[in-house]
Amino acid sequence: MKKTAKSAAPKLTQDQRYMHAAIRYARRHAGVTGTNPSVACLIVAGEKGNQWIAGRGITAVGGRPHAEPVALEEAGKFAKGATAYVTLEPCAHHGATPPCATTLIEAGVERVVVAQLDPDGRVNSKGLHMLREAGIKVQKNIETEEAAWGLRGYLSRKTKSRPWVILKLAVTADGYLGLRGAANIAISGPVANAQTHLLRARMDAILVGSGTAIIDEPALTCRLSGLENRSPIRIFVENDKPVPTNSKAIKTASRVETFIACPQEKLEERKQQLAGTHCKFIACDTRDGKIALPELLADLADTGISTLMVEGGKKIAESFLENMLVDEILLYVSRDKMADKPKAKTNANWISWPTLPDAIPEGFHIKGHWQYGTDKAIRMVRD
Ligand code: AOF
Ligand code: ZN
Repeated sequence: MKKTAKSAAPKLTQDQRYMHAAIRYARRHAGVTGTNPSVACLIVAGEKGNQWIAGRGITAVGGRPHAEPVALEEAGKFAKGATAYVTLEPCAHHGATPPCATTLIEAGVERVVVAQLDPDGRVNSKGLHMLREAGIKVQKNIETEEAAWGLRGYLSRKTKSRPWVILKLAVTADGYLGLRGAANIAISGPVANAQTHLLRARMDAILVGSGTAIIDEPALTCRLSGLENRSPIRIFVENDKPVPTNSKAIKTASRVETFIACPQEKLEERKQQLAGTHCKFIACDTRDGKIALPELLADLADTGISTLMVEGGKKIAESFLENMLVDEILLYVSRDKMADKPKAKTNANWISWPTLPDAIPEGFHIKGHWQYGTDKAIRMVRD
């Protein structure tokens, strides 16, 4: 008898499918909604078996308008009796616009399906309460885990008062990050590099130590065609070495928002040295002579930064890990070995890195892996 192939994927409900679509749509504005999370809303009209998306909305660039009024406007008269799928609980507060819960009620939707509750003190289940009070059917917790992943920066800032931190590292197949004291040696291939740029576009901020700024002179911008204006804020952490005034980083500060994080006692001196350069400054507490990273992250969260990518060298990576401030590690492992690189000559100056696919740091687990051209990419997340 012939065996029929069984599909391994579980069958999704209609609610799950529409919520998946909304979650994917929300990704489009990740990193460009300011202090607001990128939320998506779909208005699904019609009877069971004959449903269609009548309106879709996403939090606008800069954060306003919110997703719901945009979707409702597109749906027009079809919003009446429809179901709204929203990745984050509709807001309950009067901001620059009326509460989204009120807008949904006034549009006459019949049902609202929500993935993630909003921990913002002004909302915090009040949005759902308003909807229920108005007689709207509310279904919460649909695809919550997936929505929370998309909203992880916002949720981290709201519940932990610090951004979600991604540590991005590129190593050779034999486990080396680069060459000590030498300028950037190519580790990853073009496909992995393009992925890094895409990731930058989705981040609020990117951070490196001043040592990396001095040796590598990285631009840290998104240079994907069409996404150039999505470069994140750049933050340079100055422990002992200041970023030189004539470096690429400082010279381009008029185009890409650039912060110098320096010890409090160096602030005035640095402001004078960098006068007229468009750099901004964060005066930092220090501990054992080094910038206190937990306090720096709290300051960044206060300015509205929800997602931070750490792209620096070994020292900054170790400091973030030691301080338990890394939520996610993105490890790119190249096909080539350092030993095979002509530039690498002697191993005396190779910088080793202990995290490899078969040596996951304690407290992390693998969430996914991909092949980007000649590089393997592994995503590890804190347990
Ligand atoms: C929604 N839909 O699309 C988004 C929401 O400063 P405001 O008035 O824009 O409020 C910011 C808060 O609004 C933010 O902290 C979060 O609670 C909510 N974001 N809510 O109903 C949306 N982006
Ligand atoms: Zn709203």
